[in-house]
Amino acid sequence: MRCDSRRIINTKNKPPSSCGLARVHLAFQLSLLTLCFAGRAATYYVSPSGQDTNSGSSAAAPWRTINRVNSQILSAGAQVLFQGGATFSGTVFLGSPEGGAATNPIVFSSYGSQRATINGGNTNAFYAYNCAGVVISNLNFIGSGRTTNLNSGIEFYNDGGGVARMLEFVRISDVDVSGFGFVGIVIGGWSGTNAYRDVRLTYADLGQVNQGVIERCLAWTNGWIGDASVGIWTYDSTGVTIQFCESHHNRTAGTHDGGGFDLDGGVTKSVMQYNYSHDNDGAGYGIYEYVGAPPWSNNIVRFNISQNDGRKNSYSGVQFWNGASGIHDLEIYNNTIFISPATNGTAQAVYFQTTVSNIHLRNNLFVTTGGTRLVDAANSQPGVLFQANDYWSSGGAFSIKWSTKTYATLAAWRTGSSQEQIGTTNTGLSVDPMLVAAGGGGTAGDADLLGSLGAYQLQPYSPLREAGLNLAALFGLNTGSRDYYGNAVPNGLAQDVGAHDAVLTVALTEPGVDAGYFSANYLRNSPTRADLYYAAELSTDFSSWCTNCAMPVQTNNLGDGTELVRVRDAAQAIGSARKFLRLKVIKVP
Ligand SMILES: [Ca+2]
Repeated sequence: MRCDSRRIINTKNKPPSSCGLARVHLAFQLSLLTLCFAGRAATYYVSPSGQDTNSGSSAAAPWRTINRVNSQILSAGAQVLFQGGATFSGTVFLGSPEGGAATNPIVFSSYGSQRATINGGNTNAFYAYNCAGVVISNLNFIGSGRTTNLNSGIEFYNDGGGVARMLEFVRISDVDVSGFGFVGIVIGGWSGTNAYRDVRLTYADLGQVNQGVIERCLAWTNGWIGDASVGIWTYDSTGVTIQFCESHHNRTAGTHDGGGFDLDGGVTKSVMQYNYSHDNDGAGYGIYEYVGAPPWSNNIVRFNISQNDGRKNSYSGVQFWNGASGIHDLEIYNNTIFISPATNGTAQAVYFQTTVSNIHLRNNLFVTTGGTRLVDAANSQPGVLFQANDYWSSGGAFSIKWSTKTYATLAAWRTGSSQEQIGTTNTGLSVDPMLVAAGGGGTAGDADLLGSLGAYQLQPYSPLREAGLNLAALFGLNTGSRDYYGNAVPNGLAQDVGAHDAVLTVALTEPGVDAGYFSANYLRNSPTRADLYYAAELSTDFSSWCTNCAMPVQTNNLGDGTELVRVRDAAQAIGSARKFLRLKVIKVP
């Protein structure tokens, strides 16, 4: 165990004490190991009226403290039940070799008619180190307050103890977590090879905490037997972030779901970002409100990539379905969705199965092949705004179905739906995004490698570079600190379209003196764009620059997909005076 190597996720405030706790606990466990009959599942009861010398095996002879729980090696299938209505102080600790499995998990819950409360004070209330196969349900977790407790309420952390190890199956449901200064619930690993798969967070109410986090998780090949499984998802939760996860090849044996990621019924104030979903039966990113769910609102889906999701039952890259009180207030921006025809059903990049409201899709890249539909919307969706997205059908027929009509061009859809406009200004593109290798993303298999997914980067001369809207300036959105690949947002002159935010590339090709006039030629391997213009600046000392020296800048669309930019000094060079030229590319706001 290397305590010094842990924690990308909260190095800033995780005290070494919990590492010490891990060591002490493990040492204690190992000393007990020979005394215990491993593998025999049991139910343990904990009550303020109990005694730690009791057997703990019945409500009539309960243990009293969390310390007693921590001193017990819990085998797969064990249940630890705290008396409802009572409060227990300390950190419930679970450490390797403790752990269960999906079919035989270790369960922590309450008994009696109310929930028990675990009071973590100034540290974690629940900490699982290098173990999984755990269910936590029907419990409250409180800390001393977000200004005094610098830890997380429930934390699962896997560093493998120096060995690459994927841990499986975590279920957290019906919990109320509050009073922790870092995060409410965090499930993560030291690296992608030390991560978790098959994680589900449901009915989590996170108060007085920054957020719940599911990150650096890999979920794949789930759902082969049942119906309606999704790789990584949350429902009826608030303040959850799902990030840096890969979810792929999840299946459904029935007609529902089998998707990659999902913000499901009743989710609020939550974010899905920096994820990679691919080759799932269901939607890459599902936006669902199941029948009877509480209101769904105020969520964000950004800087994610989907490749060939919707392999079955006519699912899609991004999908909306409302079966209850509606889907409201969602910002979907800078995602890249690539989708080819499915052999089962009709896939599409974006699919609105039902009417939604106040949903904005901006700066997204939708790429299809083989005539796969770009957008399919039941009803006319007056509560949806598409702005500044690129729709590229890769040589196949362009197809957007909007209510009862089908459109074959972006312009026709714009006219027919009033989408892709800001006021009277047209937005949106239907151009080749010049992705490095669309469809070639493959499987990362390691959360550390998700940033190396070069297939969905924009080539140097992609027309989508600097072609996005400034979402902060125009709409007051906080777009976060980075794109999918870790670049600042905006990177360069402006936000780009899609999950990659890059800079514009202009290459100096011919500096020289032309009839006494200093000149320079620049080549940009992209056609002339009306939204970009150039300003030349002149200096004699490379320090102060004349920005108003009236130097002519001439742009020539060479007609072969390239543009030549020619700058010439306004005055003839005199004698041997040094002169420097530089060229600025400026984007029309
Ligand atoms: Ca940019």
